[in-house]
Amino acid sequence: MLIKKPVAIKASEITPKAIYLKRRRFIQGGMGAALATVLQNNLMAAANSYSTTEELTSIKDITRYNNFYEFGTSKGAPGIHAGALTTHPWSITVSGACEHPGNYDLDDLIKAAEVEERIYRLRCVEAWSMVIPWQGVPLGKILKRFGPTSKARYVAFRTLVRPAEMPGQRRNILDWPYREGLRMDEAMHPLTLLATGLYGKDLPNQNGAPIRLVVPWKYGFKSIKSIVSIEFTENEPPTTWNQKGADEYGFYANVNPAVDHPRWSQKKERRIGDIFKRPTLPFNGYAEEVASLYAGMDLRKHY
Ligand SMILES: Nc1nc2c(c(=O)[nH]1)N[C@H]1C(S)=C(S)[C@@H](COP(=O)(O)O)O[C@H]1N2
Ligand SMILES: [Mo]
Repeated sequence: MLIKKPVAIKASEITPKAIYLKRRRFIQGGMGAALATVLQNNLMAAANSYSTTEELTSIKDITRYNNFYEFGTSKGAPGIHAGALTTHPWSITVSGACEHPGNYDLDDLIKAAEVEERIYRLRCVEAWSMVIPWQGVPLGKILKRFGPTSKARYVAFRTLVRPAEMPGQRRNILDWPYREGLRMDEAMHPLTLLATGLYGKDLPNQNGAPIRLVVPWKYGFKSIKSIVSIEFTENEPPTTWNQKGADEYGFYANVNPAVDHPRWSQKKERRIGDIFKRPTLPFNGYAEEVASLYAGMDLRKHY
């Protein structure tokens, strides 16, 4: 689970990050409006209060150290196998308690949306973390368009099932499709992102192309990849890891150093690329923004 890395960083690893950072500086320097890439939209987003200024994880680590069990259980498997996934065209089925259910083409959904940049920490339940420059749209902005009704108290998501292109799905590693869910207020929170890209480019397949969730205050498994279905529900929806082991993976899965996983501590984490561990922060450092969502809840019980 934990990787060891030599201290020296290879040139091949530095380049993409250096180019990206140069572009960011250029954009922040006021030239952005003249450019026509996704990043320029993000003049404001680049400075927005939601983004962390911590050092970015290298693109190499972000794309070669993954959890995406549809492509195998090892960290390297998604980077090797996910390239074969067809991600275009792509549609999302919207159903349940909403006024506008239907089958939506992803290009149409995103075309009408303003893509933002958000640099978020992502903290895996396995006690490692990364800092990733995402591009995406706040989930709430997309959900609003479907007109959720007063019965919509939760949102359930599903990943694509396509064993022909997803070798992990030819085995019973998990109960496919991968399922996740959020309470409505969590889904509508401005921090919750539907990501379409990272490091200024479309999402690499191993990171959940063409569209995945990023919920930065929760353990990584809540951030479901390659989404094909969104359903508004009245009751808490079943979720993959909770079904697999309810005592190990709760529905809420808020990052919480005070509640250990039954098999390991959650007090510390290893930032991928670092040698030493660092303390894990409550809500992964986003407590100021989200702690109020859980006021009055016992977070030891609702882990
Ligand atoms: N469909 C699907 N989504 C998934 C997973 C998965 O196996 N299948 N793994 C989750 C876990 S455990 C983590 S930590 C993050 C990892 O995202 P990354 O590989 O982009 O860093 O994706 C999450 N989303
Ligand atoms: Mo994870």
